[in-house]
Amino acid sequence: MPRRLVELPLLRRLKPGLYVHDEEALNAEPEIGLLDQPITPVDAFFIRNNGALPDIDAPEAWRLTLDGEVERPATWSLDDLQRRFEVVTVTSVLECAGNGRVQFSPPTDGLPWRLGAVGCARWTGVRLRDLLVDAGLRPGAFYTAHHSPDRLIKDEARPALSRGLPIAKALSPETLVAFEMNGEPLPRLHGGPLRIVAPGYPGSAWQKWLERITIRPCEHDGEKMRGTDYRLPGAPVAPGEPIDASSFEVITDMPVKSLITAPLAGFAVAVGAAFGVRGFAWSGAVPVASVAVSSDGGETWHQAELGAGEGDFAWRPFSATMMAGQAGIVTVMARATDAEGRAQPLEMVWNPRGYCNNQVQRVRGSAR
Ligand SMILES: Nc1nc2c(c(=O)[nH]1)N[C@H]1C(S)=C(S)[C@@H](COP(=O)(O)O)O[C@H]1N2
Ligand SMILES: [Mo]
Repeated sequence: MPRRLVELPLLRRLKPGLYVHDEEALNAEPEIGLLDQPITPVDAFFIRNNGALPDIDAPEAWRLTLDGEVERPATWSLDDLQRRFEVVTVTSVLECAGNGRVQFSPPTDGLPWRLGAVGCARWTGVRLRDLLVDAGLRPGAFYTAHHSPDRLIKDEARPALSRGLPIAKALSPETLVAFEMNGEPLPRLHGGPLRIVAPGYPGSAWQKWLERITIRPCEHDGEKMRGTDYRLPGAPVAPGEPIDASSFEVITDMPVKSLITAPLAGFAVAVGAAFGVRGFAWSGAVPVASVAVSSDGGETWHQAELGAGEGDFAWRPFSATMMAGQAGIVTVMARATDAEGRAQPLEMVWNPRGYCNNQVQRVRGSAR
């Protein structure tokens, strides 16, 4: 794999603060302290690749084809997209469905992400909806299928990932074909020149290096859309229990969650002195309603102040002033609840592939 020898130093230069999980496929996440800002800079944003980074021609040479269940199949250059369709910016959280997997016990297959496989960025592009309307959806249009040139490292004949969206999500105005991240041309590590932005969906639905969209009359069954990949069981499965993959459903919504970005693990405070707790809360289709914070390991909870996010799909800042009543270990926790009353669970809800872990985070420090 001569490629990765070039890419790892590149990754370290472009994203110096990231912990690299997997040097072969380039998977890396920031320390939590780097996420202590409303918009995650590109150099602190996690990256997740299921295969090798593809060789990408100059953005000018990139083409996006739309075909399948449409009246008028089309192929566009980046320039065509920018000239022919309205360019919009959506600020949105992007979170890998496997974020927090390292906490699952017993452990599951998959990358042992800590809590950093999430970020919030400004994504600029054109609405996928506008492309679909331009091409004219046929009545049978049911699901999109997204195709990219990246290939599995162990089998170069197979695409690394080919996922899609239910047609309703593809037609929803926040779903984009994006070419900019935080006002810069979309970096190659994040799927440049073109990627899908699907706010509220797991990161796996945010197809990078998008070169073809095929509209299908059935749920897409591309690479990483089958079996238990990015799916959750319809009913809870206990560890070790036999798995019936046919009862698993595609993850189309990320659960309500919060991340404490200050204080960080290992903090020290004085007994009786006030200290600030802050972080961000986000969710999928149902908005965040409130965040409660505890500094005594969950004995007592206080409403945090919840700020506005940058639009409906960004994470929202929360903050609270807390106090350690006695000397010893201090455990800070945050618990977000969505507008339908679903709160983050205090203990994780195990599933066979370790997805969607939104258990309440515990940050331990000490008071003296
Ligand atoms: N073509 C392609 N797109 C992809 C992937 C991939 O491996 N190949 N990984 C997906 C997954 S699982 C996630 S979590 C996000 C991560 O996006 P990022 O690397 O920009 O953070 O990209 C998604 N898009
Ligand atoms: Mo992911």
